[in-house]
Amino acid sequence: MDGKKAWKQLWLAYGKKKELGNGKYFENVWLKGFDAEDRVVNSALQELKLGAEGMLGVTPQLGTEAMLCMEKSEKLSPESYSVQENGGKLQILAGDEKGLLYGVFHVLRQVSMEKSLTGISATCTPDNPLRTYNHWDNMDGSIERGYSGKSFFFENDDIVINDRTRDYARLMASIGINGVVINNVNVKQAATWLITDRFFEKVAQLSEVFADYGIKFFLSLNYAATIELGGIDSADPLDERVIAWWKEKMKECFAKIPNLGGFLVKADSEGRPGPFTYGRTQADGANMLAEAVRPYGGIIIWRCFVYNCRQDWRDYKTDRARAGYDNFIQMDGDYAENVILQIKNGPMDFQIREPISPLLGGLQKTNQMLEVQVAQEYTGHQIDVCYLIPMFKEILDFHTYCKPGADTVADVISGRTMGNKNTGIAAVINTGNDENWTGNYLAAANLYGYGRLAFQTSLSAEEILDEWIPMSISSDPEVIKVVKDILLRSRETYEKYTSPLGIGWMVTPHDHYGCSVDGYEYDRWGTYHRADHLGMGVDRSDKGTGYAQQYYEPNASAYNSMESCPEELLLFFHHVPYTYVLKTGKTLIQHIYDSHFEGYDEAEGFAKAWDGLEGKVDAQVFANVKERFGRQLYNAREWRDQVNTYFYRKSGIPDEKGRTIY
Ligand code: GCW
Repeated sequence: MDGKKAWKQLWLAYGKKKELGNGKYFENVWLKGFDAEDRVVNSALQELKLGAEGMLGVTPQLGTEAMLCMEKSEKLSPESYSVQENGGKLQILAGDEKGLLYGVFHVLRQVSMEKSLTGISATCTPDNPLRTYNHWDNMDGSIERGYSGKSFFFENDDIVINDRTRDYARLMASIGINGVVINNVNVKQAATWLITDRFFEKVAQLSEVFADYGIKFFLSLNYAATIELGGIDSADPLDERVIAWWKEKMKECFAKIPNLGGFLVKADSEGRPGPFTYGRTQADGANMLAEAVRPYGGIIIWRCFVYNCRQDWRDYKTDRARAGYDNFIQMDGDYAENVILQIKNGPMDFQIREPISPLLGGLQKTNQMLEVQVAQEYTGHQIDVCYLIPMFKEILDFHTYCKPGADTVADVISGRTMGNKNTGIAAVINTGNDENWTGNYLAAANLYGYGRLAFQTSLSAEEILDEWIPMSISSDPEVIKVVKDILLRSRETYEKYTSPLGIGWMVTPHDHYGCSVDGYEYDRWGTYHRADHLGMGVDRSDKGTGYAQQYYEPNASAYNSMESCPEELLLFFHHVPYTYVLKTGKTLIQHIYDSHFEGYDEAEGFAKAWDGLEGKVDAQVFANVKERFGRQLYNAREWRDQVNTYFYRKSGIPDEKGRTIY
């Protein structure tokens, strides 16, 4: 507990910090060209006060000719800022109010990291126009794929607004998040009422808290609301009654919720209704809604997670991995200017290792947003430690070859490839009402890191930890070293003891935690990994499902052959004999054994290293992470033993090193 609050303040804890000559800058503040009464400017000033008082014991006063000058600059674009210290004067220049808020957080970050502000010089412009977090919170308070308690937005089919809401908005703004979707994309009945008189007032109130921090407010929409709310017997996007109903509804929504940015829609997926029901395209559905929100500057974010979850996995030609591309590519260019397609990073579903979705950059005339998952659905449920930023970096740096010179995923979603402005990045959030927000305290590194990366894609996974650890745990170099080492290696370790070389799943159906080699929920025949007595993996080459051909060259050819396929994705793209020799000189089966033993040992090493931090970090944080490591080790052991046994029995090939396989 920090102060009087029943929840942690995470990286905004603002405990006492080394002075380093920083205090003087915060005694007086000169505000130039900004209105102190503006809601976002006011938040920036409040934050400055909170931070300076907590960390340096100084209470800033507004005045002129002060040592800290915060000034509006025409030279900077919206949301941008520049922080400069020269001759004892500190200056925050900003393009607009949001830029100022971000600039203040930048300065406070330096103080919190115990860095001197003397001589500081940094200019920051966010790389991605939209930087959102998506909540999968339900109105009954449960969270789909939530691993850290219940929702802090909803309880008993009602909306909650309290002090924690404001702290949440502060945390979000401090990492540069500028849009939040508060409810689950699977819109259950109670959530359809969020766009009715029953909830408008409270929704508006909630959205105002976000407005104070420059965060646009979004809702997930039920595509079939015309049926469920409108009393119309159709949701056909070309039906005049449907069109008219949405126009009226959107007029009402934007009038009643002033900070509304638009809507997120999951249609035609996993039982959700959508335009396919009426023989219409995804573009028909998205454009109909886009037209209804256009007069108010609203946007429609339309998810591309559309696939047939009833696929028969005994049919070797149908391939779930193909679905996103197959469903969306033909209509490239047909989407309205205020539609953004939100695309999961991989073609499947947030596995520990997947190729990059070929839709990213595959679409050349359509606004795109990348969707990643900070919630650890398939990466350890915030029990196992798994720092995801290295994975997000790989995704952003991937060359799609869509356009010479501007072809990485980062280029596509920042608007650099196509010169468009409705683009960005979204992440499924990992928060809940647990005292520490994220279940495992170390999972807050993902919460923090995603926002920082979304703002500035060039930051490295390590640089982000250099910020987060001293702000959140300790600036003791020994602590930093240990925590950094654990986090930077954690994703590979998790991968080693779970599913190998990109095959994915092997996880308990539905729950998605714990090993179940044949357990993929949409395949009751246990064949999705195609393991038999000779080999395993899915042939997605031109001789198999043809998925590899959805990429541009040279990626398509690289993935197409076993020899040139990046080895970490080998089983995603190919059916490989157990005796196939990998680049390491090991056979596939030996790789499976070795990596599973290694993964468990590494996890054990993490737990021991953490034990060494007792007394050096906050006792509650220590105990929380220690308890999680205990569970992680149990999980890693289960995975190791089940996977190794399964493939030993299938292949009949013993471990070269003669270790016991249970
Ligand atoms: O794989 C699935 C998850 C669902 C989720 C869905 C999606 C919100 O298991 O829980 O539903 O992805 O992304 O829509």
